[in-house]
Amino acid sequence: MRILVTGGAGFIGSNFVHLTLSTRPDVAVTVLDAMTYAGSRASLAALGDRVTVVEGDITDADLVDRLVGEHDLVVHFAAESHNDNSLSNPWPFVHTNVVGTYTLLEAARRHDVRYHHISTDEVYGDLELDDPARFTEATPYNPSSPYSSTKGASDLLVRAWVRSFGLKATISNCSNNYGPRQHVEKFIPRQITNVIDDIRPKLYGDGLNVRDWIHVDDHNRAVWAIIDHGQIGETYLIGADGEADNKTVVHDILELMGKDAGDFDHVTDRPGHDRRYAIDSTRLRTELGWEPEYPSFREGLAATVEWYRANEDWWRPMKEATESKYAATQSIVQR
Ligand code: NAD
Ligand code: TDX
Repeated sequence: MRILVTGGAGFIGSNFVHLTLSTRPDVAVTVLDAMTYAGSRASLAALGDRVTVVEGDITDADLVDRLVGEHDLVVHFAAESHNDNSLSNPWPFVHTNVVGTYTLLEAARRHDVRYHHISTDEVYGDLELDDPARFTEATPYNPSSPYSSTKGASDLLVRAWVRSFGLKATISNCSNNYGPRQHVEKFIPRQITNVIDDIRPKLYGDGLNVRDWIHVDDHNRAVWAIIDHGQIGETYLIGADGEADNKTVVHDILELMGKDAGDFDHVTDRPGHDRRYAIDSTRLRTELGWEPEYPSFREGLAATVEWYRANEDWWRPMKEATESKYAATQSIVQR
């Protein structure tokens, strides 16, 4: 089987490539990645000759048409993925997430190639802290940020291509991922690398916003379950019952790294900051038999702390630029 993995030099895509090589001896992978600030060649180093890396843009229609035509399956991870960036400059989000997805869909339609679309729970908007509800496949779309609205738009394009053109596609909407090779702009790696650098972790607003954490390998195993056994045209939510508020996560990181649990700062809140995400993954579990393999968020977090301690060469080159960008918009707030 020949698969085209877009965004395979990013966080989730590169972990998908690693998982695929170690569990699927019959699969050859082509990565298509524009190597933006979020792409890392180091994430794909020394993987052998079952992986080919093509540096290119998913909005390049000729390149995409040729590559899609040479493969049996497209797994589409490539995106502009960071909410904070989407608030300072939305255009790359519209271009990559909407136009890029359109370009892939048209190529998959022309060549009649199976397509799996990676998306996020953020398309559903947010929940109140005390709401017993969780997102399901039937929850209406209600995105808040330029990032989540462009992801929602791309999901709707996929649904339309299935209905109107018979595209053989599936969609998954996953909750917040953590694990190795995540860019240090994101919450968990930012705080771990801050602590390594003796910088106090930074919590947005009151720190009580809740995210539903899943280890990236559990996400990617679910993606394979959908590729193998999912129904064409259907959407599956992926989540591992990992709800935690940001303050608790920062406490856990500080504790795991031998620091005082109160050693953090509150900083300026994110405009439009979603309060809570929570996934009901009953469909994935009952219809496809998927279960998370990580026993708990705490254990996955401890392993992630160890990965960043052991792989400073990987994250060091991106740390300074990331923190100077944050320093321009965020300041410490006393609470
Ligand atoms: P990431 O930012 O780490 O990686 C994105 C990758 O896409 C990078 O390698 C980048 O170079 C590449 N890319 C960006 N624009 C491109 C373009 N125009 N052409 C080709 N390549 C391009 O993102 P991630 O966290 O790994 O997210 C991957 C996917 O998973 C995204 O679709 C995201 O919406 C979705 N998702 C992420 C999470 C999460 O918690 N990180 C949760 C649910 C869903
Ligand atoms: O320094 C920080 N301090 C802080 O309190 C950062 C970077 C974030 N936060 C908060 C904001 C969120 O409540 O932590 C939470 C997580 O923030 P992010 O890592 O930026 O993730 P989020 O905005 O929840 O979106 C992530 O999950 C869904 C991914 O970036 C998306 O790509 C995915 O779709």
